[in-house]
Amino acid sequence: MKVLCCHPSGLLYTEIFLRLEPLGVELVAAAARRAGHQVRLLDLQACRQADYFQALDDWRPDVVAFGLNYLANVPEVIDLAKATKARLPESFLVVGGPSASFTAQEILEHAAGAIDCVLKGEGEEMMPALLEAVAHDRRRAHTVPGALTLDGEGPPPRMIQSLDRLTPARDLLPRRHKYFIGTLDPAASIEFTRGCPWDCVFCSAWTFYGRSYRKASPEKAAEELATIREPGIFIVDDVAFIQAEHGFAIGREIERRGIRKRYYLETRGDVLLRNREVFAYWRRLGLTYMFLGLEAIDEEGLKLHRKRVKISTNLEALEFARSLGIAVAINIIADPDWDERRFAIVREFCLSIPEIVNISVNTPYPGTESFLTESRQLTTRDYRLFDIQHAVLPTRLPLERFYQELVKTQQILNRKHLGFAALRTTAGLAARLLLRGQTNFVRMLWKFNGVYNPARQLADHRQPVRYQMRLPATPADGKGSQRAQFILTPPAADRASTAA
Ligand code: B12
Ligand code: SF4
Repeated sequence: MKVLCCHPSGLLYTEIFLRLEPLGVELVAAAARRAGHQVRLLDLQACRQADYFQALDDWRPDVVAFGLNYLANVPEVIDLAKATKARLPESFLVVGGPSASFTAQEILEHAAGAIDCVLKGEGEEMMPALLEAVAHDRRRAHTVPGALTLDGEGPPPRMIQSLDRLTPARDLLPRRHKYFIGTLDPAASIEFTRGCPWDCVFCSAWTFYGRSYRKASPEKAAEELATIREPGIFIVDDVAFIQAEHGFAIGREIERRGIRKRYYLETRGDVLLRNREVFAYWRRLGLTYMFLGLEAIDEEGLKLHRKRVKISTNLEALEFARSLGIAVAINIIADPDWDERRFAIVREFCLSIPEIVNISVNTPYPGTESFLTESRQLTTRDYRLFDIQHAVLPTRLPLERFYQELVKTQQILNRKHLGFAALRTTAGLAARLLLRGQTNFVRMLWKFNGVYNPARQLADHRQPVRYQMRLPATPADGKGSQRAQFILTPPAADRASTAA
């Protein structure tokens, strides 16, 4: 069959800093290709919707598979599915990815028949099984593990045993020069491990992967890296180098092959301190950027997020990262309950440290524990506003005032790291990138004011809402319980004992 894999548009608020290749959709595409299907891939972060419709008209795929990692993309994917069905009524439409997995039933209902199936969990094994079912008798699609259709639901999704069996179909992705993160322009992405053993209340890594933790073999990781042309690499692992030995082993394979790249990774303060040597080693290998999810600057905030780390540990980790000479970005979660005084304290903190500070807004996502405990208070159920830049819970300040304070705080980032401030320190690099025809980084430096804008954020709340998110069932409804549901339940032997 002809299978068109598609990733929806980029979310404007993230495009300032980065645009990343859709690794999950590439893996699904690779699995479909290996099963003998003809596969094409289109990423609307880098192409226009017109390109998508052109592909539908010219190629007439039998199956269209959408990746839905981000909740804010739900309305776009539903509308694209409806437009696709109108053009190709015989096509089979499937949607997968974390957000689709956590909202499967409501997505099917919103799409009113335009989406044939939501395939929950990891796509590598289940996508070929689904394609097989669709090729023979599409009414059997719902019998595939992880599948939900309007006809019924298959057995629970299966977790893949090994990360070594499949390599993302990077060769199918057009316009690869569009992907970048900061000065890593262009950048590709790679996955060394999957899953996270912690259980923060605002995150769904542990509910999606059932707290399992799987590793690619060091040989496979380095082999895959060696096939990547881009000089910049975004390591997508939720928490990099939880196990120091794994990080060292990959590093040794990289050295052995003489691979030279510049890397970005995300980790936790306690992991960084526990495994200092591996991060120092990776600094020598080319580690350039590091993202630390600090989330709060006080003990109470860390406890509320169940981050299981102390503020003193986080601050020590920042010191250590600085000593390595790595560019560090940190995240702080703004609570809708913050008042002017609280914002002022955070601003003071942001100014007192040299790091890039990203401020996101506390947002209860389906699949997280916060969604179960906080979603009854939601002030909006418009999927598009669930992008961590909008307040979806009641604000203590009037909403307009909240956005003014938020943007004022985010502006520190602009003053310290974007525009002329950044050009002072990166002029040489910017010139070299422009000479190579890479414009992503330089464009990013000037986008801030167009994107972070309180009036625009407020106006987003006034858009007409066509698709409303469903609230979780409660024990009182007799339909559900207030516990986080795992999408993938790993075999007991797989459960992580890695945090120690
Ligand atoms: C890179 C990344 C980003 C990038 C953007 C990526 C981009 N497209 O440009 C940035 C940093 C901007 C980002 C931002 C955010 N992200 Co993010 N991000 C990731 C990250 C680290 C890697 C994604 C990836 O490539 N994974 C590797 C691939 C292999 O996994 P995958 O994409 O999930 O694909 C697998 C399955 O999902 C499935 N699948 C995927 N697509 C399809 C399609 C079909 C048809 C099928 C059948 C299956 C399928 O099969 C794949 C193979 O097993 C993931 C965490 C992670 N480790 O996955 C979070 C993650 C996707 N992000 C998440 C979230 C919540 C966000 C934010 C809202 C907040 C935040 N935590 O930063 C913002 C949203 C931004 C916004 N404005 O709305 C969540 C999503 C969970 C959810 N319930 O919605 C994740 C899972 C992190 C987490 N643990 O909570 N993110
Ligand atoms: S440590 Fe990071 S990835 Fe793990 S549960 Fe917490 S926020 Fe999610």
